[in-house]
Amino acid sequence: METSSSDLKSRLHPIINQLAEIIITTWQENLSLSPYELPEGLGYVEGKLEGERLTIQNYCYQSREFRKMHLELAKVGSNLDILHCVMFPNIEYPLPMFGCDIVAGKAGISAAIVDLSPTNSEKTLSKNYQERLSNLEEIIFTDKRDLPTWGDIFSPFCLFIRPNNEEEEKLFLKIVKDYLTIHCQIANQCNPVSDSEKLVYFQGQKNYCLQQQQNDKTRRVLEKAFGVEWAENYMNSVLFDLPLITK
Ligand code: BLA
Repeated sequence: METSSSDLKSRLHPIINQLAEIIITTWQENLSLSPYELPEGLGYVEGKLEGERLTIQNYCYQSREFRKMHLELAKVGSNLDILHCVMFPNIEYPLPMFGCDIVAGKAGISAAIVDLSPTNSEKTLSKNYQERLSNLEEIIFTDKRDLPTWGDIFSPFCLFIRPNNEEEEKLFLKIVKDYLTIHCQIANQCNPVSDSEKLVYFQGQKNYCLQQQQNDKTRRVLEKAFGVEWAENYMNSVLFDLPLITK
C-alpha cells in the first residue's frame, strides 16, 4: 500500500492499519484490480477550519464486478481515527453493497460496523449470501450497538459493536475478512443482468447512498474541517456517489 508524504499510516490506531491491510489484500487475492480515479484533488486532503486538523487518505480501485472499491483512512486532530470502506458493484451485477466503518478515539473503538447490504427490490440478500453468512461461526460481543433510523438499509447480518478488548477487536477483523471474502467469491461467479433489471440495482444503490448521507456524525466531522459546501460535495462525489446511467 502506498503511503503519503505525511505518512498518515504511522499516526493511525493499529486496528485501522490492520484492517486496511486485510481489505486491500483480500481485494488483491480475489479480484483483478485496476486504479479508480477519484475527482481531482480528493485523493489526499487536509483541512482545518474550526479546531482540529482532518487528514484524509483515499485508496480506490475497480474491477469487472465493482465500479468502485473505496477505502478511506482519516485522522481528526490527534485522537480520532476513522476507517471507511464501501464497495459499489457495477449495476449490471446483482450484488449487495459491502460497507465497513471503524471510529477509534482516545478511549478505544467506539464504533465498528460491517455489513453486506441488499440492493434488490425485495431488500434481501440472495440465498447464496444468506447460506454462506449463516455458516460462519457465531460470535457474541459484549457491547452491541443500536442502529440509527437511517440504518434500515442494513441486512440482518449487520454487525455493529463497540469492541470491549483486544480479543474482540481481533474477532471483528476476522468477521470483516470473512464477509469480504464471501463477497469477492460470489462476485467472481456472478453473471450480468438485463438492462431493465440493472435499474433495480441502480435504485438499490441510490437508496443506500441517500440513507448513508443522513449520517450527521460523518457530515459534522467533514463540515467542521472543510465547510458545509465541501462536505456536501465530498459526500456526494466521493463517499456515496452514483454511476451515470445511459439507458
Ligand atoms: C458513526 N461515523 C460515525 C461516527 C463518526 C463517524 C465520528 C460516530 C462514532 C460513534 O457513534 O461512536 C465519522 N465515518 C465518519 C467519517 C467518515 C466515516 C468522518 O466513514 C468518512 C470520512 N458509516 C459509513 C459506512 C457505514 C457507516 C460505510 O461511512 C456502514 C457500513 C456506519 N458510522 C456508521 C454508523 C454510525 C457511524 C451506523 C453510528 C451512527 C449513529 O449512531 O448515529
